[in-house]
Amino acid sequence: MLHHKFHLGLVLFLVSVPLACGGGAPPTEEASDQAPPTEEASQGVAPDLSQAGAVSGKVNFQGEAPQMARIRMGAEPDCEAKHDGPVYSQEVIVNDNGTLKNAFVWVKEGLEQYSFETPSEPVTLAQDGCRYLPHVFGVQRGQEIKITNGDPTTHNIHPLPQQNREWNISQSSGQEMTRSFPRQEVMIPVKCNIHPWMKAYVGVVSHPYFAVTGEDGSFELKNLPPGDYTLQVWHEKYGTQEQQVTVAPQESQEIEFSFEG
Ligand SMILES: [Cu+2]
Repeated sequence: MLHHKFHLGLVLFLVSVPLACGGGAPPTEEASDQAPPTEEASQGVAPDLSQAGAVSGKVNFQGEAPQMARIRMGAEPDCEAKHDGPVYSQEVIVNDNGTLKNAFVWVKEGLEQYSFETPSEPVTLAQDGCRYLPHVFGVQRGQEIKITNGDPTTHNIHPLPQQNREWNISQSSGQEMTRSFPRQEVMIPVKCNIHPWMKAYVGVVSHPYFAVTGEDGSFELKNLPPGDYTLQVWHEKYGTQEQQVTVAPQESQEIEFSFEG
């Protein structure tokens, strides 16, 4: 059933491409010869959230913040002009309060007995100034990712998954496309085949309990059913860490992760 749905979606996507693009060239896709993965079976029950709690905390950084490499965009002057000054790699961003930005925190284990609705709202991945915005983000599996190109140049979006199907699509200025990943996978690197400095990371999760740290390094996983959980934090340079946490009914737990530079 789900298998059929996937194929129907693919056919509709292919049919709709020439209609959607107006005068511009349609996005071209180099499909890999891997078989498309089917959606993972969801046989769990909806969680009872009447006694839900939460886990919040922050991702600390210890040591000296590394100097980030400068990105030279001279080959794309229109992109360079979108930035006020020099552009640096976003690999490691240490916040003023000694925390890490762009860390992905999620519940890795403890929710297997549940199933969750796929959000109908898409998440946007923008290409702006020859950079991906956001640099790190999460979606639920099957949730749509709307990919936009606000640059006056062509990009080629190329996710490199292990559990999902690999693809790459060239997208000219002003075009939009929508994609999703059917299987849980933390994290999927995304690159641009045209601009080697462009990198993004997407975490595909089978439930809604994930967060990306921002300028204060904090995260909050709200409305979590009581239970025993393994929380994982992922960072593109410093790797992963895990912690166990037990959430009692209506309880809020605080935990901290710490990476060393
Ligand atoms: Cu690009």
